[in-house]
Amino acid sequence: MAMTTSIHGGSKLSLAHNRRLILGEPHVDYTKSHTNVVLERHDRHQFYKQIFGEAIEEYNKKQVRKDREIDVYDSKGNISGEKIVGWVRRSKGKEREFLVAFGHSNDLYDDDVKKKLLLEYYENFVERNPNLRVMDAVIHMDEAQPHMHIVVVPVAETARGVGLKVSMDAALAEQQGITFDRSMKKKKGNPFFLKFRDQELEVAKRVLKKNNIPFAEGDKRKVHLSTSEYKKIMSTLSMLEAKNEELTEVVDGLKTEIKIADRELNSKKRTIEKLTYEVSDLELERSLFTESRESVIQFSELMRRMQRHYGEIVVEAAEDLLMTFRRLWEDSVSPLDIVKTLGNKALNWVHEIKNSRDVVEQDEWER
Ligand SMILES: [Mn+2]
Repeated sequence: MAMTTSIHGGSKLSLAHNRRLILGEPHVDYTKSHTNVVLERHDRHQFYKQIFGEAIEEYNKKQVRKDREIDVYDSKGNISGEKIVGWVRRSKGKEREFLVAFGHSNDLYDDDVKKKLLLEYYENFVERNPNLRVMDAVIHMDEAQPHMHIVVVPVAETARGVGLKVSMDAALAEQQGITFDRSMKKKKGNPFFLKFRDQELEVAKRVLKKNNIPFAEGDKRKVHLSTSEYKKIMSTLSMLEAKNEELTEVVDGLKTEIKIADRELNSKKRTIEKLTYEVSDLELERSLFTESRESVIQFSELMRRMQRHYGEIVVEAAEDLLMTFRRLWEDSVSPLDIVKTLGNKALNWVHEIKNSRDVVEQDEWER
């Protein structure tokens, strides 16, 4: 009896499902879980560290400006020293999963035969897909039909940043020896993925042939997707991936802008502080001027009142002091110098007034 083969991209990647960390899934027979075959299992952070750690460290070492370093800490800045966190956060959505199965749930083949086929299929997966780093691979024997989950981090070289990036299209293009060009994706389906899928399907067919099982086209009902459905999904997927890459770039750009704006804001704050000090200095000076001006006015008033007793010389003195004050005030002489000058002048006038009084008294005396 011929056997169908299916290889397709998983729609919702769940390491928790693959690793049986979720208990109580209705389609899982947990009494059989011990027969599952774990082929690869890596801690996500450790795995990313293995792939990108060195490149990131090297990149950061080369950065003269601290703000050019790649932010690899999480939003709260914790997870002490785990520099890879930010990288994981940015790349998690670009991880890919493949589901592989031989046959279907109600064919006559034994589950152990299917397990053997899956193992043989996986044997050289890593060698033939050097850009797809397998983070998790497991054969589930405890669901309706044996199948394999392969979770990969697709890695490609890039001229920018640390020199490595997570991108399925770029990774596939690189391992297929094609120069990556985003416009190629718009044509039909996703040429990189279609080529990869053909390559893997050929491997599956070879495995069947080796085991003397004839290959049959899928029935398109369950795990197989029709070509048009498949193309629709793949073009949506590549569109979303392009959008995601685009948004990541925009977000990174905005982060840089915020940093620059923040620095500008700080320098403006410092300028405002400096100006505030200058204003308060000027206000103090102004109040000193006002006070000395008031004193002079009061003094001149006093002089006017004294005129009745001491004659014209007092008016002269008062006017002189007022004029002196006005001149100094208009020349922006400092309050201290104004007070000094006016004080000396006032003292001179007091002497003169006293002398004139003596003269008047003397005159009176002589008369
Ligand atoms: Mn499963």
